[in-house]
Amino acid sequence: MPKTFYVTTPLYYVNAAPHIGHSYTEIAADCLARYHRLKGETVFLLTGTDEHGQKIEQAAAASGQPPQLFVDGVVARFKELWTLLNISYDDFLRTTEPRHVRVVQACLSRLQQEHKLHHATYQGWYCTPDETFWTNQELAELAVAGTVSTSCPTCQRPLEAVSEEGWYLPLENHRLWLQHFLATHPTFVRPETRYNEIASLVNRPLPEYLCITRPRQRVGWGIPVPFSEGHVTYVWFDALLNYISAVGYDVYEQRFAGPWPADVHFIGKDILRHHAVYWPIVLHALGVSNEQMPRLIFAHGWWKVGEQKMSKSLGNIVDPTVVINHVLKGQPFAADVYRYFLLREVPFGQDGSFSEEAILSRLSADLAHDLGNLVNRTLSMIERYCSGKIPEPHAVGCALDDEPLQQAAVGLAAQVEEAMTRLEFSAALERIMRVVTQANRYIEVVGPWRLAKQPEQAPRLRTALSLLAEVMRVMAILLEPFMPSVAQAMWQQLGCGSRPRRLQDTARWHQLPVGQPIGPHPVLFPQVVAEVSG
Ligand code: ME8
Repeated sequence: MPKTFYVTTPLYYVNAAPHIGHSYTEIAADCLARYHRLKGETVFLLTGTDEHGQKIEQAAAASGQPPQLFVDGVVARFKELWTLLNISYDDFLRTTEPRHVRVVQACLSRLQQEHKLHHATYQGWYCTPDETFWTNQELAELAVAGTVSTSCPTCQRPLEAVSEEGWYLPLENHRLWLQHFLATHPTFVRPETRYNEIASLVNRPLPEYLCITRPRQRVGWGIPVPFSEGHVTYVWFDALLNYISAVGYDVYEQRFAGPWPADVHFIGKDILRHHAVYWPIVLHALGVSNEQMPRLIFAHGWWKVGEQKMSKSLGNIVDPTVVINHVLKGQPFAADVYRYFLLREVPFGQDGSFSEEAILSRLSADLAHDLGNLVNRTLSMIERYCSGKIPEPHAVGCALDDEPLQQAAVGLAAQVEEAMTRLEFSAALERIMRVVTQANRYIEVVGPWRLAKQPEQAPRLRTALSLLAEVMRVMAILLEPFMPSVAQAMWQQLGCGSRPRRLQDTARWHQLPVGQPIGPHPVLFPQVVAEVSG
């Protein structure tokens, strides 16, 4: 049986409501999951929330609520947003769920029983917003002109000096293994620049240990450490294990009941070190073999607002719900416009800049002017000239015009596949939109409205409209991972109802039954389309 394609997102902290950054990772993961389903594969898309730790405890205290009640409220907001964005997750894991807590505690116990943990007191620096520990050695390596900073090297916020007794996982012990693993798995981390970053990190000594516990008197909100009453689990050790706890990892048997290993872990570049260094080391310490390691960690770029970093203090956090309900007000497929913008605007892996102008301009140019116009014109002409039924093609006509468009449409899936294999969502969309533009140009050149005035051109007219309907069919399949509701609407407008859409059908021609009545076809992207000619 072929392996289930297993895709994950990070588990988002629930200290505040979701924003554009969270939605970006989620939409990318959903797009890939949908694409593999379209290919006929079985897919498992895992997402969820990271609910323990000091930062959440502080946020709950600030809101005057007990932590569990507080996180329940924020989790509901994440779930609402995923529904609004049409995220097709198969599982939503919350780190406060017993099924996860059990696995975390079993992993800790096993490591302790196998003497893989050290018990000691450590000194160092803690960044609460990132829930990340920095050793003196790490800060010294990053010192500028001999001055060791006490700001977080990742987020620049002040670090807190800590000296705590706890349990440690040795990192340096696993470094040579990780170095070799990376060398023999050159695509373990993507994009390549991120791989190089990690490879060079493990070429130098790592901090000797990672502290995987926190004293209960300082951080009360965490998974109790089974062998040490005074400690809870470090939130990162707890959270990373979600990728195996959700798919039925049996710690003692070292068996995976579900779709492990993960085919893609989607993350932002901020949590690369946790995923590409700590996570494989945790798995290695647990006895997971090289063959059972995750296959790919993809660290995407960062969304800014204009040129600024998003932050509460600047008050510039982009709320996807506001963009969908207000900036894109009146759009029947606003959530899909938002998905399209995020996936198309920036090559996946690079940083992006959000602005209302940018999203409205994509809506107007790509969606209303190009795609919307193609769909609208094709169906209106089938309505007007072919009594609203898919016309029969004839072997007459000007092959010079028809053939290039047919070939571009039939060959499009292969081009999309090439881009999607490399997770180049923007390139995949760019290729799809190029054929949309080509089809619009075809309409201009062939001029069906001119043919309609000449009765002897009736076969030619029907051939042209049949070709355009077939192009639209291909689009209604290929756009599904990116804009699921728009693609579904296009499918229904073609009169295909609930018939399944399969990727393999895009390489075949004349798949629409001749005579099939088209459905009602309100414009897909109104307002803006009204300004467009054609
Ligand atoms: O780090 N641009 O959770 P988190 C792009 N709980 N992506 C962004 C972004 C931005 N401006 N801001 C956030 C955590 N993200 C941990 C993860 S996983 C076992 C534990 C996205 O709520 C991006 O994917 O801080 C980033 O990695 C993730 O949100 C961090 O979410």
